[in-house]
Amino acid sequence: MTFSQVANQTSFPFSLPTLPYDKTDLMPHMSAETFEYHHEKHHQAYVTNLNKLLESNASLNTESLEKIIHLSHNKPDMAGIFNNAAQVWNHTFFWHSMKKNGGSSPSGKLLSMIEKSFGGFEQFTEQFKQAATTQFGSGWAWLVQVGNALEIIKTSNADTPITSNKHPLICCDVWEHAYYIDYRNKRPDFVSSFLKDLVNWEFAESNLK
Ligand code: MN3
Repeated sequence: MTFSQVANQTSFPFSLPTLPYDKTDLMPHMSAETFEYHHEKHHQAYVTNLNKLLESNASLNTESLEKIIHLSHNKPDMAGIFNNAAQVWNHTFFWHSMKKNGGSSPSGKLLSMIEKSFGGFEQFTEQFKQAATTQFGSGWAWLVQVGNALEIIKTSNADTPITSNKHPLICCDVWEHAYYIDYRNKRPDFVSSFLKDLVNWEFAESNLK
């Protein structure tokens, strides 16, 4: 399933999106065991919980995943729906933000936008690491497009830039469950490996508006 199919699927009940690669493909930077927990248990739990909450919400369960996120955002009585729907979306986006033999550096239009927005690719890397390692507690680090410029932002818990005017290009999950099996408590090592070995710059470029 492509990322766009996942984001726009309306087929309630939702199912766990398949990974865009095999769970052994990102080794040794991300282990199969991490995918067995992070994808097959954590991501699955968000899908299962979302489906349970939508069973009794006929006004939302005919909508796409993205529409559900927008309609439940900032509504205290729908916090559970928002949290689970956004986590389903964020995780799928995260899987697509990585690839086998990823990392290296972007090229073309994306590289020139990075250079213009951050002063250079090195500076981008440092700022992304800084954001990802200083997100307190659970959350996400993102490279986003705002008009013709790029920004690095971090969000807490399930929060996602798609509820704002910031258009995501890639994200990195910095919840502990994302790195604890492979990196234990060393979030900075995980973030460095995400940038050096895993990030999928073609996916990022394909998301440019
Ligand atoms: Mn996660």
